[in-house]
Amino acid sequence: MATPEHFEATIAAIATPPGPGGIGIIRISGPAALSVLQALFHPRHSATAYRSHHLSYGRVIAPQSGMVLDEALAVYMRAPHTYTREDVVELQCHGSFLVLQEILALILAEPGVRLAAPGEFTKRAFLNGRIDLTQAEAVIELLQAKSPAGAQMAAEQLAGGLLRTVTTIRDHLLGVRAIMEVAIDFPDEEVEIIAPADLRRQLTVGVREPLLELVARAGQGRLFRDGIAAVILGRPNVGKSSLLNSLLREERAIVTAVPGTTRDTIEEYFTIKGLPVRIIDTAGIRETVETVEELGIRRSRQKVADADLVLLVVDATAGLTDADRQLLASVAGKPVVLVINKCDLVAPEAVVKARVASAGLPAAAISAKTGDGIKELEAVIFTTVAGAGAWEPGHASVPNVRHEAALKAALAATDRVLAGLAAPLSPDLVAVEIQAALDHLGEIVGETTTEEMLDLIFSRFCIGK
Ligand SMILES: Nc1nc2c(ncn2[C@@H]2O[C@H](COP(=O)(O)OP(=O)(O)OP(=O)(O)O)[C@@H](O)[C@H]2O)c(=O)[nH]1
Ligand SMILES: [Mg+2]
Repeated sequence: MATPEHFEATIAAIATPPGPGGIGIIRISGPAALSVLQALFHPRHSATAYRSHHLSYGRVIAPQSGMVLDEALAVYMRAPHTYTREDVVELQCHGSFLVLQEILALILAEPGVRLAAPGEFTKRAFLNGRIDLTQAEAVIELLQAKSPAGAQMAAEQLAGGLLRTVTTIRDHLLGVRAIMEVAIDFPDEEVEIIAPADLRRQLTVGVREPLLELVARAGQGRLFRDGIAAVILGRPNVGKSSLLNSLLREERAIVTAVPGTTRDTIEEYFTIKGLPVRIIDTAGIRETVETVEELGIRRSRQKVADADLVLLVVDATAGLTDADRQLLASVAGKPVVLVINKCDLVAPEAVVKARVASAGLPAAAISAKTGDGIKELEAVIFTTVAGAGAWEPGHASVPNVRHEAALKAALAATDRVLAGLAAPLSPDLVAVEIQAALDHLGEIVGETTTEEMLDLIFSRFCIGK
């Protein structure tokens, strides 16, 4: 899998994001890392300079011109106790992107050095066996986490949580395979090594059930990692923009008493108990002859099509009108929460009536104006999308979409093994399916992955990671 190139070239990149910052870091990894540092970096105290894993202070000087480019702190980390398991240098400069680029250009001019591809440092860490593929993916997921829950899941995976879970399942499969191999090698032996029923039980408890649990968790994980898109829909003037502001706890959208205030869609993010929600305010839906409003309404409908959840806002003073019912019918098939707004203006009986009319839909009675009922609405949204079961991220491994596909394939192969043992099929036929299950689990940790799959995974990284 690893081509020699991976190990011959020294790679370098700016590891901090573009734009001015307090400090900016340039990272170098590979056999030439130390010589590059020595060519450019002039330490103040030469006695302790370039000692592995020690920070030293000095100046970065262009080798040709002798021009001082920056004051910096440099750390040289000798292989193998480094991020990539290669020699690594990190140069902490002032955070001027221009200066960083100048220094990077000097580094790239040194022999044997080239610019790192996105994710290449982490890819080397994987290819050099310091981390497995799930941990490499956890690095990206940590960097791109949209919620504290997502970050927690990524940290757990980075610590090897998923790797351990998958390894335990594989060990069970390997145990079963070892037994099957004896049966294949000594077909005429009368001695029964282990009863087929016991073997099936081992597979069920040690492999099938843990796989099922992981697959189930993947769905929950996706929800908390990626979040949901919830679109606020309703007739003009029912209080959609007011609801957006209430949920965000800020005056984000313009609110007026004039129907048709919102023309374009507005998107913002907030979280409910760790669940990231992208909330979209839309133009009120009605028949109109006005072009701008018409376009806004068309956009509203498009947002509904892409959303995971619809918050259908109705006005408690009007009850559930025919127009509301039409809107409801137009979103059939989508999860809907009915939001009965302006409850501060009506008697409690009217609210009860509107709730009854919602006929089984999850509903919340609120006042976007006073903030009453917003907490209840959040709870209703949460249970509608995440289910009633309490979810605690960080306590268990949560597979991503790629893992989920491999887990499902491993599960299907395991089911064929179980069926084969029950039939019973000949041991060598069963062994083929055991191998298939093992290979699918190997894909998860990166033992049986193709180069294309790796490219796809690491292309999601940014440069310098
Ligand atoms: N009393 C009361 N008034 C509300 C409530 N929510 C919204 N309003 C008022 O209703 C009017 C319309 O509110 P908006 O939030 O702009 O309604 P909208 O659905 O976004 O309207 P369009 O963008 O025009 O479709 C404003 O005058 C709000 O102050 C509420 O809970 N109680
Ligand atoms: Mg509005």
